[in-house]
Amino acid sequence: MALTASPASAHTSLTAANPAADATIAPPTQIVLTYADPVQLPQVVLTDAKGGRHEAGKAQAVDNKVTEAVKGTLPNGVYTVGWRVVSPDGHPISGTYKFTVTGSTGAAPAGSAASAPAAKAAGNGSGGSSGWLWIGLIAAVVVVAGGGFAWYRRTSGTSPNT
Ligand SMILES: [Cu+2]
Repeated sequence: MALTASPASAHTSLTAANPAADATIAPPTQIVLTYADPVQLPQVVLTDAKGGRHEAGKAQAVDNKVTEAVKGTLPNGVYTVGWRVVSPDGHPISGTYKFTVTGSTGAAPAGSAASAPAAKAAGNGSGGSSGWLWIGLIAAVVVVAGGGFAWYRRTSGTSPNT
């Protein structure tokens, strides 16, 4: 595993999002999150007010941008974006924000569209299909963080006792 040559030692941060936090917009086709530094192992979930999931497929990270496709046309309503990425320094960071969809032409039956995924998620409890993703993410974070710590120990003389 190659550690980046970046001298940055602080974890990265979300610098921009589209849709933006608290925006009121027409239904978006994708979510694009921009960070201050390149990130790895992105995860994005898009949840409606009833807990229904609306992201399509896995999030993709290219350098400092993370893109997640939106499934179908979002009905009007308030949505929550939840994201999690791993910083260049090995630290996982995460956050959530909300945006509102208005003027949706999707005559999408809000009831059936939202209740199916919601029921599925409820049936799976907290485990389910995403459980193994988290296990994989945690394992990767341990590996990356371990490497980062070793690198820190080699390059820093500030705390020889720890
Ligand atoms: Cu950090």
